[in-house]
Amino acid sequence: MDINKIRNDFPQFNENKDLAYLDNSASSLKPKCVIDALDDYYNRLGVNVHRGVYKLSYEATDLYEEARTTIAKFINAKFEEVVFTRGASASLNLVALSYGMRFINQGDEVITTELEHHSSHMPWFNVCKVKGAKLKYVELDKEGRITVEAFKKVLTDKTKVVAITYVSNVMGYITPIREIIKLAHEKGAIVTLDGAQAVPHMKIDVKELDCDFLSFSGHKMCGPTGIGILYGKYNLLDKMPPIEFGGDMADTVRRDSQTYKVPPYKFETGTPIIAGAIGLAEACRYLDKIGFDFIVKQEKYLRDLAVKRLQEIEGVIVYNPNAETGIISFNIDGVHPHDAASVFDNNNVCIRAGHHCAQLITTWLKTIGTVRASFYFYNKEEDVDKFIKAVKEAKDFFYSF
Ligand code: C6P
Repeated sequence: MDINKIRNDFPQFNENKDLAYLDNSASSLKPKCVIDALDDYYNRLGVNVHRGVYKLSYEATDLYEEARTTIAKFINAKFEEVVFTRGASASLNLVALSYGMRFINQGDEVITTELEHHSSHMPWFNVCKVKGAKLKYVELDKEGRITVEAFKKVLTDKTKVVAITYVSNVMGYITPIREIIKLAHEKGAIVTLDGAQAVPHMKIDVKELDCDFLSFSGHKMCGPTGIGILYGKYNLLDKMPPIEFGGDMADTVRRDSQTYKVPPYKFETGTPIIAGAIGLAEACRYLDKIGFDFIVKQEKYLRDLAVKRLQEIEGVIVYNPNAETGIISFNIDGVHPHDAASVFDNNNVCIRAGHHCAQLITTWLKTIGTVRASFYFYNKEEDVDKFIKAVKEAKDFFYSF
C-alpha cells in the first residue's frame, strides 16, 4: 500500500508536514472521512435521538443506530450487545460497578495482572475491597508477559472474574487470551477484556474469542474522542443492573416502582454521544478499508526497525524488544523519561513519557516510568529516522553534563 496516499487521508499531516507522530497508543490521528462524518451530523442534523417526532430526529436516530450495527459487525457482535460509553475507562468501570458489585461476594476471587492499565485494575481493586473478595495477580514471566502456565496457578474454583488486558499499553505484548478464556470458563468465571490497545490494531471477533466483555475507545482507532464501546454477552448484560439512572434508559417510572429498558439502552442514560457514535462507525469502515493485514504488518515492520536501531545506541534500555505490536518502551540510562521527552518535542517527534497510567508494570520494571513510542499504520520509515535522531540527541545532551 502507498503510505503517502494513506497519509493524505489525515489533515494533520498537511498542517504539520514534518510531524513524526508516535503517540498512537495515547490517541490516534483522525482521518478526513471521520471528521466529515462529524461535520455532516452537526451541519445537517445536530438534533437529539430516540425522542423527536420529526424527520431530522428520525434521521439522527437512524444514523446513531446504524453506527451500532456497523460497530457490532466490526467485532462480530450482535446489535444489542454493543453499549455506547464515553471510552474504555467508562466501559471497564461499568462492568466492575454493575456486574462486580452485583455478583461478587465475600470469599470470591478476581484475577488480574500487573500489566493492567489503571482503568482495568482499579475498578476491580475497589470491588474486591468493598465485597471482601480476593484480588489475585498472575505472576509475570521474566520478560513481563502473562503466560497460560502462570494463569493456571492462580485460577481456582473460587475465581469469579478475570479482568485482563489483551495488549499492554506499556509492553505491547499480546496476552494468550483464547486459552485463558477457555480455562476461566471451565471454572465458571467470566472474562472482562481490556481491548483498548488491541481493537485499533488487530481484527477482533468477539464470538471467536468467546470473551464475556470487551472494552475499547474510539479515539485510539481513528475515531472521535468521548466515545467508547462495551461489548457484553447479552445474557450477562441482561442480568446486570444499570449504574446510571435517568433519561432514555427508563421504561416505566412510578412513585414506588421503576423499570428499565433492555440492553444496550438500560446502560445509555441521558442524551447519548450521537456524533461520536457516527464518527466511530466511519472509523470502523475506514480501518476495514485499510485492512488489518496491512496494519499489523506495517506496525511490526516499523517497531522492529526502530528497536534494532535503538539497541545499537549504547545506554538505551529497551524493556520490550520482542513485543508483537507497535509499542516500544525504553529509557536512556540515567535520564528521566520526562527530560528525554522534551528533546523529542523539539524534534517534532510526539512520544509519551511517564508511567502511562500503568504503575503496576513500571513498578515491576523497577523504574519510575518509560519513554514510549507507539506506531500506527500511517507511520513511515522517515518517522523512525526522526525518532532515532531524537534519541541520540537526547542522550548526547544529557550525557554532556
Ligand atoms: N491508555 C495511553 O497512553 P481511555 O482513556 O478511557 O480512552 O482508555 C483507557 C485505557 C484502558 N486500557 C488501556 C490498555 C489503555 O491503554 C488505556 C488508555 C492511554 O496508554 C492513555 S493513559
